[in-house]
Amino acid sequence: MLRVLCLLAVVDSVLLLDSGMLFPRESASREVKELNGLWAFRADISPSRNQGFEEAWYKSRLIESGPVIDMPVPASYNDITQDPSLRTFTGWVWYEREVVVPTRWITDEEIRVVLRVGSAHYYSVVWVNGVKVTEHNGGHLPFEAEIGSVIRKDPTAKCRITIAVNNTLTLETLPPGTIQYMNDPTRYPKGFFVQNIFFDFFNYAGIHRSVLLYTTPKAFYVDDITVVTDFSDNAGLVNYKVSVKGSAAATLKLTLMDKEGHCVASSSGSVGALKVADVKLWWPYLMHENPGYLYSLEVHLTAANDKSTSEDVYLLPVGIRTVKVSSTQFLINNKPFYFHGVNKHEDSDIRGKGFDWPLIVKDFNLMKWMGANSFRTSHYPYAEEILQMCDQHGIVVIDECPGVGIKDIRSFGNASLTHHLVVMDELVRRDKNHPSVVMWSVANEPASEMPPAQFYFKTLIKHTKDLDPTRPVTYITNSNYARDLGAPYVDVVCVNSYFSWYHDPGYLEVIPIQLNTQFEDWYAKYQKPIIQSEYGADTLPGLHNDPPLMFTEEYQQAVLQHYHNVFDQKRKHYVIGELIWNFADFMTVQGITRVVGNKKGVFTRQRQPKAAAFILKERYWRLANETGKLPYWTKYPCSL
Ligand code: BDP
Repeated sequence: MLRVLCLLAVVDSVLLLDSGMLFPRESASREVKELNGLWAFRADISPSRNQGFEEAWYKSRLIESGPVIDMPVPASYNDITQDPSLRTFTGWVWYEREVVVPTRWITDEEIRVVLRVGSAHYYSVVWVNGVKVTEHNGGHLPFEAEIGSVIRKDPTAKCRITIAVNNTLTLETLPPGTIQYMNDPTRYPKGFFVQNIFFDFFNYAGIHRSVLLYTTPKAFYVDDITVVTDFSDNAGLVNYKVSVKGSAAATLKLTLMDKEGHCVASSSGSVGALKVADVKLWWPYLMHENPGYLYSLEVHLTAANDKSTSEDVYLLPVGIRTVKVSSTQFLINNKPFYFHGVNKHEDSDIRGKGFDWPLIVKDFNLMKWMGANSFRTSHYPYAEEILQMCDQHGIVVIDECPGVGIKDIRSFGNASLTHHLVVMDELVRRDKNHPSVVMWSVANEPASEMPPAQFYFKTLIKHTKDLDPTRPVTYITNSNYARDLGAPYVDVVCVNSYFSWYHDPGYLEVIPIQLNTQFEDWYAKYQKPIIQSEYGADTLPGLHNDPPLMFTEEYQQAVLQHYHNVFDQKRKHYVIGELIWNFADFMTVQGITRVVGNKKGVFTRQRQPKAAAFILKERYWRLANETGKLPYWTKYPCSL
């Protein structure tokens, strides 16, 4: 009973957020209309980058204020044209699309029409028919606005959506950056400035995820759902809380269905617990013959006021599992889980960070092929559809916020911290119900030696735990840091190191001793389980040398093997995972250490394997054989 009460307290604390951000799904009461495809586009190349606002480009069709080009949505705009100035553009760009809205959505005043942007990088302002409906600070996370009243003003007009997006990074954005003007006319052209960044991936920009219109009933609707799951013996427990907007007098019915559509539990009321007999737990890939088992929770709302009655239905996939951390282990469903996986980026040719189903399915096939059971969303939240795939396939996720490159002491100030807290709110609100998400990462390699880091991370980690006490919290540190002021507050220590690469380049023999020292030191200090959250070496595919030389395929293989020997000793004790840097090559800014991007992928940017991919494949399947259970279809290797 005590456990049930505690879990309900958890559900309550998560709901301190004031409104939900449920993934738009069609149902008996909800419709979805995708607005992907070609939008009109113009970059504001005026020196101030402010011409669009001065001339109010949102007031009429974009083409009326100047030339436009076709821009696909979703996609980064950077690699779409041959124009070098658009590739590295910093400032406002303008997107516009005219949409035909079903007449019923306009005439029926009982329908709530919502415009949702899956993500746009970085700062966005949105107008509908020239009326500002919302603005949003930050990339990688969704935002939305109710637009019914605006489109009903002139029911005969087309619905014109204008979105201005600004990719400028400042000391107070996440990730942070600075703008530097070069004013010496003998060295730089007039108005020349650069966007400095402190992270190692290209600052792709634009509308990166789907833009949608969706509907719900207007008077009453399901605004948010939070589920927290548990089990004991073979009985599963789904604690839930539903928040409804519009009426206190709503009737809520909840039905939990198994994969075959059979009802396994039902309940009513906005807070409660569903008990599932003979529960099928959600298991990670390669830990169970039947990974990624999902139930479906149907939330059915009926509500009435003196004017109307309405019904709203939302279907939420639910995986029943628990996550715990001890001083030496990471436990999923009370069984030790070893992360053997990858770090990724949302990155590919032409589309940059734009959402792309063929790429996503290919990446999942590659991860499953190589026996990866997990990944980290380095260095920002990935698309919701990717997390849904993880839920279904049992791929475990460390969900990271865009706190990467916090290196300048001014980025530890109040304004930065406040924004970081809001971003964590948005991330937890979006991803809290995914069974695949087992840990939050609040940052990557911040300058955690700087004195303000202590207060910053103490506050940030506490806030994240208040939002979601059911998941461990970490941030990613680097073995270089002699003092790490935030580490006392994390649940799991995640360390990146690049021995024989950035330090002692070319000397593979240092790896065993330096890696051993790294693990021993961190464990002695904090007595917390450790994940090797990054390690690797840049490799040009097709470049060979034996004995191994840096940048060859042989060198990448050798680095991995040296690391693996140490992992094999330590994983018997407190090392609970290894995530290669990186799954695939990815684009970065230009610089003397990058040859058209970071080449530490075990796959090329086009997703072809380098020799190291086979080393990992062999290792990961061996680890799976030792620690988990292979899915039934591995009896038929051809099916891979
Ligand atoms: C790590 C960073 C990662 C970089 C990597 C590298 O976390 O973003 O891409 O180094 O240099 O320290 O390849």
